Order: sequence, then structure tokens, then C-alpha cells
Amino acid sequence: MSRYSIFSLARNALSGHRNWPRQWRSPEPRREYDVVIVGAGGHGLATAYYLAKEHRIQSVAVLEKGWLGGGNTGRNTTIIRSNYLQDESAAIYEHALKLWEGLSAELNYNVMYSPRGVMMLAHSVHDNQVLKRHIYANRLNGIDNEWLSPEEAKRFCPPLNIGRNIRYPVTGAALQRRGGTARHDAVAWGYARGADGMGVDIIENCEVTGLRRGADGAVTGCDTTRGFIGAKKVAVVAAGHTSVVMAMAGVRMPIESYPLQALVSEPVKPVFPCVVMSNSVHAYISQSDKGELVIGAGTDAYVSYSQNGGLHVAEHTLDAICELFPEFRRMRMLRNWGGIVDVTPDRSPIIGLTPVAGLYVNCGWGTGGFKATPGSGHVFAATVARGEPHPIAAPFTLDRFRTGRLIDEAAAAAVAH
Ligand code: FAD
Ligand code: PYC
Repeated sequence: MSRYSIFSLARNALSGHRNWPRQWRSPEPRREYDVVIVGAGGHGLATAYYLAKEHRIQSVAVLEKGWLGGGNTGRNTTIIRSNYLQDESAAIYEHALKLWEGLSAELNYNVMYSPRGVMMLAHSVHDNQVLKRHIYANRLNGIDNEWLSPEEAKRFCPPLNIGRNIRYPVTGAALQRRGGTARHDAVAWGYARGADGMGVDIIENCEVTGLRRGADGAVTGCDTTRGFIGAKKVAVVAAGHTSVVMAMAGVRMPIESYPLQALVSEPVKPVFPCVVMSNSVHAYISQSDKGELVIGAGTDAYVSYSQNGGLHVAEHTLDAICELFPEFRRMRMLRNWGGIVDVTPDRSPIIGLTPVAGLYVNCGWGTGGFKATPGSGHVFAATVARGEPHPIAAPFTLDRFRTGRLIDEAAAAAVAH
């Protein structure tokens, strides 16, 4: 049963997201569900939403050790694009991008998706060749991406310094015009409200501490800080801690966890029209609707579960930003933070079944899973509901690290790691 009264639903419908999640409270967990999802980030909540909406599975609980959206979903820099190299990746990220285009209407909740264009800079002959290869591969997959000269790049993004006398002069850029940004909290809240309205239980402050298996080896539920919760199926979507949670069922994951940080400047009037990323100088930047410049770096060099990034990484990023956009040199930084990203050997996600019956996993999105949120939830819900991989999810098996059918996206991740 949902905790929504008809009155509060009507009020929400009238006022958009302002009443949510303020008036919402986690329910007491039931003893048994059809599906338990571990992790109330965007991917877990989207999975719950599509399970309820498209597969009519409403006996679903989403268990969250903290608060919903408090993991990477609420910590990321919200860049959305689908300009990945390999066909398998292009398919899933483009599936997600198409869902982004209608998401506010789907959820009746403004996720502030803004297709303002994502421009990836080249700084050398090698960069030119790599980005052009991406452009051609994308176009073959029906995905928009175009090459810009330095002058065209500056016309698209006037603050960009295309002088030849900087350490890494801009030699061109790849532009995906349909790429952009969205509001991360709104994505979590929108999916949560939608799932909650269809009867899904979203239970905060409920850490999963164990995964139980029956005599036949199949999963039977989760031990949690709020007691045992039985489940016919358990879906782990616990970015950053996937390997910890999966080890509870005896499954060893090919995952390493790294801190990834970001920072924002003081808010200013609109000065930055798009998203700019540079893989070579390890920096990316956009401007939020609040006016802050949103700036990100690469991951730390060492594995860790710390939600802080090394200061030297931020310093290096700011050096690069100030060189590319000299007019920001005198701005003040407001705050910085970190998240823990889970990285696979080929930098592509793992979505699907596991060696344990009834146990499913969705992880390994590394530095780039925000953009995938709707597509990931959509195909994972189908996979969990049917007990077999959705066609778009099928290549992203755990098994590929045994068979060698890797999906190498180290370059398209566009963030050093
Ligand atoms: P999360 O939002 O992290 O959700 C997982 C949840 O699981 C967490 O809330 C956590 O508390 C919970 N959990 C963990 N263990 C347990 C347990 N034992 N019991 C119960 N709950 C548990 N991606 C992009 O596409 N574009 C970007 O611009 C971008 N920028 C980024 C910038 C930064 C600084 C960071 C850190 C990440 C960035 N990413 C970006 C990556 C993106 O944020 C993630 O890939 C994505 O948000 C993952 O979503 P999720 O729902 O899987 O994970
Ligand atoms: O995947 O586009 C991305 C991204 C940008 C910043 C972090 N990840």
C-alpha cells in the first residue's frame, strides 16, 4: 500500500515537485516482497518504477542505507550524452537519451532536462583522430555527433580560449547537440514519487548487511538493520559498494571503487551556454540553473571508499579550466564533494543475472551512469521481471569477463580513471 492519501496526491499533482519528498516518510518494511532492490539511487528507483509500471510487479521494496538519492545520484555533475564508441554502448545510452527527452512528462515531474549540447575538446592529432572515430561510429548508429573547427567551437561556446599559446591548444571538438544536463535530485525524487504512487515501498535508513540463500542456493532475502526482509528476487544496485554487497552472497565482482569529485563556483548570471569536456586535460564544466559553474575532475589514483577526492586532483582540474576559460580565473569556489564510483575493467556496466538464482546486479557505471539512469532502470526492470536479459542489456553480462567479450569504453568515459 502506498502512503499517499488521495488528498496529498492531488496536492502534488497541482504543485509539481514542491511537496515531495518533504511530506513523504519511509514506511515500515513488510516481511516479504516479490522483489527487493538494494540501493535507492536513480538506477534502483527507476528499476522500481518500471517494474511497477511496465511489468505490474508492485510488491517491491527499495532498501537504502542512507537517504534516497544521497549516493552518486545526488553527487554527480549531471552530464547526459550518448556519444559512446561501441555499438552495445551506443544502444543503451541512446535508449536512455530518448527516455530523457520525455522524462518530465512521463513522471509529471520537472527533471529539468536541458539539451544544451555537449562539446568534447581535442588538443592533439591523436585527440582529433579519436573523436572523429567516435563521430563516425555514432553516425552509423544514428546518433548525432559532429566535428567543429576551433573557431566553430568558440562560436558555440564563446568563453573558450582557442589561443595557440596555451599548454594544450584546442585543435577541434566533437559536438553532440542533443546532449546536456538535468537536475539530479529531481530524477531521484521523480522516480521515487512515481514508484511510491504505484505501491512500491522505499525504505530509508535500512542498510543491507547480509544476503541469505536457501538450501537450493537461491536467494531468499536480505538481513538489514531493520530486520530480515524476505524476497523472491533481490536486485543489487548499490554503486560504489556493489562488490561489498555481492560478497554477502558469495559472488566476487570484477569491480574497483574510486573516489570521484566535483566542485561548484559561486553563482553568477548565465555565462556558460553548454557542457564542455576535455579528456586530455581532465576537466569538464557546465553552469547549473542556480548559476554555479559545475566543474569535475578525474578519479583519484587509488581505490578507496572515501567520499572526498584528493585536493591535488581538484587543483589540477582548476588549472586546466582557468587555462581554457581565462575569464573564470577570478571566481571563487563554493564547495566540493566526492562520490564513490565502481569501475569495471572495460569501463562498461554489468547488468543482469548472476550465478546465484534470484540475484540480479546492475553496477559498474563508473564515472558515467547518471546519463544512463532511465535506460538502465528500464532494461534492468525487464531483466528482473522476465528472468532473462532485455536485448539491450544482454551484452553487459558478468560473464563477459570470463569469455573475453569486453566492451571497451575507456576513451568514451571522457573522465580520467
Ligand atoms: P547511487 O546513486 O550511488 O545509488 C546507490 C545507492 O546504494 C546509494 O544511495 C547507497 O547509499 C546505497 N547502498 C550502498 N550499499 C548499500 C547497502 N548495503 N544497503 C542499502 N543501500 C546501500 N555520470 C554521468 O553520466 N554524468 C556525469 O556528469 C557524472 N558526474 C559524476 C560526478 C561525480 C562527482 C560522481 C561521483 C559521479 C558522476 N557520474 C556521472 C556517475 C553517476 O553519478 C553514477 O554512475 C550514477 O549516479 C550511479 O547511480 P546509481 O543509482 O547506480 O548509484
Ligand atoms: O560521463 O559524461 C560523463 C561524465 C562527465 C563527468 C563525469 N562523467
